Amino acid sequence: MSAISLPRLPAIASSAIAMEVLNGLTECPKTLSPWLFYDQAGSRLFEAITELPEYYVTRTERQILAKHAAEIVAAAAGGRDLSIIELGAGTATKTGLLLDAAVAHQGTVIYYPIDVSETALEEARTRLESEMPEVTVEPIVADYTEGMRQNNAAGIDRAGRRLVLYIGSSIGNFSPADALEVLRGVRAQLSPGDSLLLGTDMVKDTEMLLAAYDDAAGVTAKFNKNVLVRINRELDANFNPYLFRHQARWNEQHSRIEMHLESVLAQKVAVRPLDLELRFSRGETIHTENSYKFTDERVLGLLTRAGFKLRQQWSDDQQWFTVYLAVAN
Ligand code: AVJ
Repeated sequence: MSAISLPRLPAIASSAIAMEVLNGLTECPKTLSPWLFYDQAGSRLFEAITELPEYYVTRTERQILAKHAAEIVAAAAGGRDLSIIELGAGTATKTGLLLDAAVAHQGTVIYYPIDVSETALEEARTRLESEMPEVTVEPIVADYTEGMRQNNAAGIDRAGRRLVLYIGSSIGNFSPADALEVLRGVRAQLSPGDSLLLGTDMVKDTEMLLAAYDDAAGVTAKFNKNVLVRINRELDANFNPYLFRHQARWNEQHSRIEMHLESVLAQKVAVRPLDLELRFSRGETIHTENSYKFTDERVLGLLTRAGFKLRQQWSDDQQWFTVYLAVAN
């Protein structure tokens, strides 16, 4: 047992984060995937974002769910027992509203949160099971596709119906083509009559959108820059977060908010374990996230092409956010 650091290097160099950095930061324009935001610090920052005055998304959807949860559950259950699956559940703070409604509907409910973060799932399980003894939480640590496959293969709830929650406009991180693939993947693991509850953020006033992704307190800026901090820590890189500026842009053509990190000067950044030297010109950006904003037409097109039929939809008075209940054909 000589060099302790040696065996670590190949492990680092082949990790998912190394692949992202190798692929995303050596291409032009430079990009990074949004999943990189969600380490422990980033997940906490996202929770803080959901409470910002400018970030209307979470509270608007919560209001819609609070108002219509009973109706949603009844429509999805169709007179049978319902089990609830959630994609990208995180700590599942909005789900309680629907679980409450399911308990009122049928007495008990099994809840399968799917998430890649085991710690988030354990937190959700502990909190939900202590607050709601009628709810059995069966966490699935996996990505959406694999998680849905596992849930389906287990086949426990065949007598009843399944409701898949895909809320929070998380689908907005995907390009239209990838979003369609995700929904088709979900549909493939469902039986006719099972349903999907999809929450999407709608196109609206540009100033309002930009403010939601560039808040006055700078929380979103910190969330965005946290990817650099994470890459420094996990890949021993030497990004100086102060030399990058947070930027939110509205891309009208693609109907999406983009987040970028703009290099404020010409600089070089080293990622030593990957033997990488990255050059940035002044004003060059790393594109870190797309957050697509939807119209009814777009969502209905997606649902239809993925093999679902719209059953009912709910919106807030301002039409900022919409929740769609769609049934698998
Ligand atoms: C979790 C993808 C829905 O796009 O609004 C919030 C992430 N990024 N502020 C979103 C996010 C910046 C969020 N989603």
